[in-house]
Amino acid sequence: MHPTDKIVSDARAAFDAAATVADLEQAKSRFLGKSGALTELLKGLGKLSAEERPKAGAAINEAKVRVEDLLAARRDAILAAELDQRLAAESVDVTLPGRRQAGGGLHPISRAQERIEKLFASMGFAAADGPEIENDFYNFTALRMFPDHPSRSMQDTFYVADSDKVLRTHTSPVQIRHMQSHQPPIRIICPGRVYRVDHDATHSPMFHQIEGLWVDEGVSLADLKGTLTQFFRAFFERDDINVRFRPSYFPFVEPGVEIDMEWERKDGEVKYLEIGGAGVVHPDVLRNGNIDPERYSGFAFGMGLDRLAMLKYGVNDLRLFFDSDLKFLRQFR
Ligand code: 2U9
Repeated sequence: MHPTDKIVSDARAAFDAAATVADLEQAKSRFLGKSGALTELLKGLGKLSAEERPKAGAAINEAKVRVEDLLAARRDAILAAELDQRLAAESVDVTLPGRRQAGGGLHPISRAQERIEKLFASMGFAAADGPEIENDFYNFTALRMFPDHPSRSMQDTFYVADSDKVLRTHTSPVQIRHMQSHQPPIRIICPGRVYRVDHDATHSPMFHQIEGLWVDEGVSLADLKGTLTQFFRAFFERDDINVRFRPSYFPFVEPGVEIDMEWERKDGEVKYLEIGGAGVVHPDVLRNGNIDPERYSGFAFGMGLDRLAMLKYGVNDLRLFFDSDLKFLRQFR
């Protein structure tokens, strides 16, 4: 047998014995590798005479092509067998529904807040925010709530032990801070969480407020009435809602008013609901915000955001907003 025929038949036997592609690579190096059998033969060509060399070279090359063909055929066979095995072992049920990302959604309070921010933005109000842990000055003193004011009682306010810090009881401190860093014209709303020691069917120790402030030359209660009437009509999508002001007292405004909004109940009866408070910002409060009350005036208002969301979405119990019950929350997705 010619030595190249022997190499080819050895290679066939070695390749057939290989069970995996890795085995096959091992076997391949024995014949085609750097010191493989065919490579060794090629190296020996130099020792042959000029007449013998072309014939021997051609035989080696021919053997090399045959070994490479055997190798490729065996590799294809191994891969096909592996694929058959996997197809038999693994099965895919193409009728199963796809795995979807669970869809989230905004909390109804956040939705109401975004809606309110958009409506006020269309009237030129920017949204501002600030710290929820406030100090005594911004939460009380700057707003003329002096040391004997009832809101400061431990029964009403959460105090941070051994400090002058409180959980803010309203978002008004944001407006003081904003005035200190901006001169008029100022037109902002301040939505956010506020805290009071209160917990029953209609009160939560954490709730949400939306306050607003407009300070410029010549701003009056008439502007407040127009702004809020426009807001209620847009928010509740009813052009016939009227707004009523009743005189009231808050230390940070003079005069102060309670805001009542006309509301048609489901049974058709029309009533006025108390929806917030407002007033012309007290000159001393403007001064605390570094604004000259001789030149500028403004109004401020405050409303409960949770209450607005309850009316808007027809929710009758405040606690539903804070219970994290997905059956309830999913209705707002
Ligand atoms: C500054 C000056 C004045 C905001 C005001 C009220 C009256 C008010 C409450 C109603 C129910 C909030 O939701 S509630 O708990 N608010 O009655 N808020 S005037 O007056 C300000 C605010 C900031 C610098």
